[in-house]
Amino acid sequence: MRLDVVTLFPDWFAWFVTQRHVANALAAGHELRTLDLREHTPLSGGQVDDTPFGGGAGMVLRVDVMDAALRAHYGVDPVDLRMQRRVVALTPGGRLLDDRLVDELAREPEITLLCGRYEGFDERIVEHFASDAISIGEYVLAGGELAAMVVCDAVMRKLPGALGHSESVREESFSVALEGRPEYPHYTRPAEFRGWRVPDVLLSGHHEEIRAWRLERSRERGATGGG
Ligand code: 6GU
Repeated sequence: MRLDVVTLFPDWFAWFVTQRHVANALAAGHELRTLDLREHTPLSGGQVDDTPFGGGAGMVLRVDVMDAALRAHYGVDPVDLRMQRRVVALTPGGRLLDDRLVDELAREPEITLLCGRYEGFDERIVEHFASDAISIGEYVLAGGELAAMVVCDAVMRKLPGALGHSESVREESFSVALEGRPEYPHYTRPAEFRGWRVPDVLLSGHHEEIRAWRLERSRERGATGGG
């Protein structure tokens, strides 16, 4: 998979790509690139944003700046780009990210993530350049970068080669294998700590009983919405 992130803060991703599963995915041939929005701005002084029409606080990322960045990078009219690949605008008003959407994105060969800053995007960016708008939760971040990292993290760990165990992706919280429910609890050594014992069944070596126990715990968590 090729993931491109269009951002005003490409440096932030230098740290992100050192994360083990991200580094593994990159070593396995997947790509994560950043495109600097400021690099191709047609405005003087590296300007990328402007005050909102109609008044109000904050600054809005300009549509002509996004147009120039996408055009310079992909060599096509950005209006056509979203017919060739998923172009995702990260915005609090978008579709809420969940495991189903992550799976959907992980199957794409190429994705471009657009990060807004300040008060966000000129709406024409979302309307004309993006194929999707995605939000990572019902709260407002100062920009789309952290949301883009959340999307990249969740997507890249699903890619072949990202995790040591392919099973850890198959049977995890919210997965089809767990019928969309939260994961069962995990334990490791010591088997007893301050009198808190690990459930006996997990130490029993009875794989069938362990499987049944885990499914049951997952179901309980799903019923209470906890986990
Ligand atoms: Cl994708 N962007 C911003 N700025 N805030 C958010 C968000 C995205 N998702 C939740 N809050």
